[in-house]
Amino acid sequence: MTPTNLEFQTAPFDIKKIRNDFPILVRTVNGKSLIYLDNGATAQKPQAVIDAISNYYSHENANIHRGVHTLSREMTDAYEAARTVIQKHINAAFSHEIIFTKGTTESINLVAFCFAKKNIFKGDEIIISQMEHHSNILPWQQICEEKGAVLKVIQINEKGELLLEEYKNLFSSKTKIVAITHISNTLGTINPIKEMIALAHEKNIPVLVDGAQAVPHSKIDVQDLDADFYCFSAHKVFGPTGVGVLYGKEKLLNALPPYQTGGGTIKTVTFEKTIYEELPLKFEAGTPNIAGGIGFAAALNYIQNIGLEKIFLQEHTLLNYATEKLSTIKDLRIIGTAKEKASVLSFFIEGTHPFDVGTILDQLGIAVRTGHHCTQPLMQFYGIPGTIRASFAFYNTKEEIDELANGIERTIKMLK
Ligand code: 7TS
Repeated sequence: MTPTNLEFQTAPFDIKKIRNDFPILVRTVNGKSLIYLDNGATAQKPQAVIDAISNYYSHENANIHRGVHTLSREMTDAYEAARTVIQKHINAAFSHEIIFTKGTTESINLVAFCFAKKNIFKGDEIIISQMEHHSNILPWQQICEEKGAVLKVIQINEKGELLLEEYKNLFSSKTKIVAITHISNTLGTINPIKEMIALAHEKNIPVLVDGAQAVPHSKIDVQDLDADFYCFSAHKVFGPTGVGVLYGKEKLLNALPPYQTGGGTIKTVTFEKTIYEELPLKFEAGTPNIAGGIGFAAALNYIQNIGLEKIFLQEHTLLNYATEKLSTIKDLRIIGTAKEKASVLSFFIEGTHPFDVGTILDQLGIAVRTGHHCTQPLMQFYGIPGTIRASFAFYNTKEEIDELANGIERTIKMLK
């Protein structure tokens, strides 16, 4: 599948060249050219990221923060340089506000459990929303069960937009924290989090933002948003799996107790008492995913070189094109029609099951995600078992969307 000349002219960069950076995009699946439209689950990796990881294991491997030998010192510097790349990417004030984790899920768990230990008690309230990924529901639900606290849920309208008036009314003297997604992985809705954070701050309530789906698509400035905690994963930003970030304001992170304890987190240990390290090491127990951190920074450097504005532009062109195209298909219902959307297109075809549609599309080489996308409360809201979700990255093309539309038409004929 190569893009048309028209595409070369309209895209804000040379798509053919960009696609050549991603070795997986030339493979075939079930005898067909791969059309990868499951970027919301995980994005593909450019050669620059693969090379950075391979180079680490081939030529650089050593443990960090503990050796005087050259390799260890070099890799400590490289890992800390990666932290700085991430800090700059989201405009955090200090690199020690960037805590390496396994990913978004672990980042949210870290905040939930450490924050709750000192701040949440019986009868307290936690505000989340109807469109949260399970990773931003379950930790808070667990806290509620353990502490006797209460989950308050911001409802949505049919389009999949948060009801902001209702959000304002959810605050009470018992509210302790707000945890909301920046962009919905299922609906694509971009939430007005800057405004939502400002509203919470009027009441002195901290806000955690689940940025897993936002960092891949847009420029994030945590200071401009005034986010207290911001979580994301490398693998959705064209980096490796198994590594992610918790950003937290210095003052708030300092106030949290350690999450996991062990090697790397301490200044001194005696059997009587342990003095913990300063940020960020206080939260980074054990040998970290060193190759992951280095690959993560390579991924961010890669997308910065392309330009985040250009990425945003190209993905929006794809989203608009796909929305127009799929809207003409009979019996296809788009789930998530918010005014502000990222390049995620979920749909349901009346009279079919999403798994059947996904299986037939796979036979055509088209990778989409089907199911509840770890957002079962959203499926309950829409009264459907799941959706078919196409999520686009900047390396996708209009031709691939044409193939998707053709595939859906064929699938409907087969299933109905
Ligand atoms: N939050 C959001 C909004 C997500 O989309 C995801 C993953 C997570 C949290 C969890 O991220 P992890 O890296 O810790 O697993 N979302 C998806 C998805 O939409 N399809 O597969 C994973």
